[in-house]
Amino acid sequence: MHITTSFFYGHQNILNNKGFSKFPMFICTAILMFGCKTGTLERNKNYNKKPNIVFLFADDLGWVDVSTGNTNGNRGSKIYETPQIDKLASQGISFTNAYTNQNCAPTRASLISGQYPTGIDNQVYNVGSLNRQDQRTQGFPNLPIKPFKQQKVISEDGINIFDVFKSQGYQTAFVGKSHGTPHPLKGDYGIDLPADIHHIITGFVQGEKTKSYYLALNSDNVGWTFGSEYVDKYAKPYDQEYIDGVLKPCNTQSELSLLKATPKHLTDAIGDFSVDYIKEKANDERPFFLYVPFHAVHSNVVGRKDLTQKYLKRGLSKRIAEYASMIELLDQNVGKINRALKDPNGDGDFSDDITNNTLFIFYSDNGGIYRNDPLTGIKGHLNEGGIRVPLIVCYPDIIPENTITSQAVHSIDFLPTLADFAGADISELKKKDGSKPQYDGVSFTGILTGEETRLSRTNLFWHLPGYMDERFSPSTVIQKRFGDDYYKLFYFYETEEFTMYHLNKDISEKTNLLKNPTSKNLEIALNMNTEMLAWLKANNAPTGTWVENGGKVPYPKGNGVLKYNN
Ligand SMILES: [Ca+2]
Ligand SMILES: [Ca+2]
Repeated sequence: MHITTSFFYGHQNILNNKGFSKFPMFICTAILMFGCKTGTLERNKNYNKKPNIVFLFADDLGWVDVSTGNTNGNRGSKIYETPQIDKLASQGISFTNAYTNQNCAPTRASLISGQYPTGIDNQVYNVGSLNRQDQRTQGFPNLPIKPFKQQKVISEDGINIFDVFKSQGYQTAFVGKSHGTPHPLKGDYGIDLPADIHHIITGFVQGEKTKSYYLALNSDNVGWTFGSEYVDKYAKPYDQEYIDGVLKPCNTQSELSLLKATPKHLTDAIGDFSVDYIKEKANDERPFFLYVPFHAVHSNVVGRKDLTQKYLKRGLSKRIAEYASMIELLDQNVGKINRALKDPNGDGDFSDDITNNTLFIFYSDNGGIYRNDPLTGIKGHLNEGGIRVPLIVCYPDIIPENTITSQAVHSIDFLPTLADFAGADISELKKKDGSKPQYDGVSFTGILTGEETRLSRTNLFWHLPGYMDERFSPSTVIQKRFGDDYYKLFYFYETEEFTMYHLNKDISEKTNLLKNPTSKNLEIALNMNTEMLAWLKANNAPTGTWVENGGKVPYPKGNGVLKYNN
């Protein structure tokens, strides 16, 4: 399986998945050519200049936490069930090399700003701070580096993804988790409807201040609540009407009667808000951008009762059953929102279908919190397990069905890509002070339409000028594509050591190629080392200071990897 997959990765990056392993290459190529759109977006007769855009963003959903194999090189989960996400994969393009930053805030900040954390309007490197304390770092008694002091939210003065849509007459809405932007949202971020809510719900219940993860509370003051003026109308407990009208069409195999009169799960409420938004805007002349950053499947892991029972009955542990339950609940809401596009007014008649005029995205903000085998690491690590996630994009008649690409993309790339679809020339946009914005990403529109198989951009960077608790120490990472081969070079500031991996052959990052390197590998490492240094300098990337003497922690030497030459 792995050999076949890497063979295809190496030689043909967009394939019709039905032909993935059955046909020789020339037949696959024929399918590819027959199935692809030609011409730019503008030349495509099916392309509406300003499609609606629905961006569904899972929280902490790992690379192998979905049951489709399209997004993970045929490693779909055998435990977790995501039939709706799997269906999306069959209807659009799946990315096997979709990347993020190591955790929530920096990924969301990069997605919205279009900049790496080093970007002038971004500066969000980590959740909370770069002083994250845990087992290794507690109190930072003996650690050598004093971290860079970062920002908690992106600047409102830069151009962000909402500003891009506003510049093209879009209506913009945000429902779900705010991270990397202020919560509650204040300031000018170009968001018309900022329904940013938190999954830790608080309220006074019978006079006591009470906290709940994900489940609505019956507060003394306001009745059933998620603590959000925008979403509270969806906080009523499950009743028969909701079970019959909303949950049954999701084809769930669970016992829905268990839910009757129990508190609403926030994931369902975020889905309900999104469905109503689509219903309201479907006939509007102005297009919409609906950004739905779910809180699921972030800890605390609290599933929905019927689904948790379904997985417990299979003999799974409580922890895994709850996690499976959350994943399937997320999946049901992905399906529910997608279905709302097919029948926005919900009357069972599909003449109001807006699917053909809507770009639909499903993505996650960082790696899974449990296991991500065969990837090493979890959320918080810069190893693949922390930063490689599922990504699917659908747009009927524009994006070929059931296709797979191994082109690496990152959260910084959505701003320029979606700007293409919205018809915005981002080079013309000005920041609030009149200056030109910085864009770190590139558009992958040509990959989506099948017009291109590779981006001309060959490298991606990660930079952590501090501590992600015990999980990761100050470091810079470059990933680079040489032809169809992806290599990854790490630099660790504490020890001034490099490590390098060939991801096509070693997705688990087990074999450090700088241990007794071949001359070819040393050449590759030197090339990446040079680019890493140039990128750090060009972005004036901070590194923190040495605790011992207050001096700036230096960048890696431009030829630092040559010390492994023996
Ligand atoms: Ca996250
Ligand atoms: Ca209808």
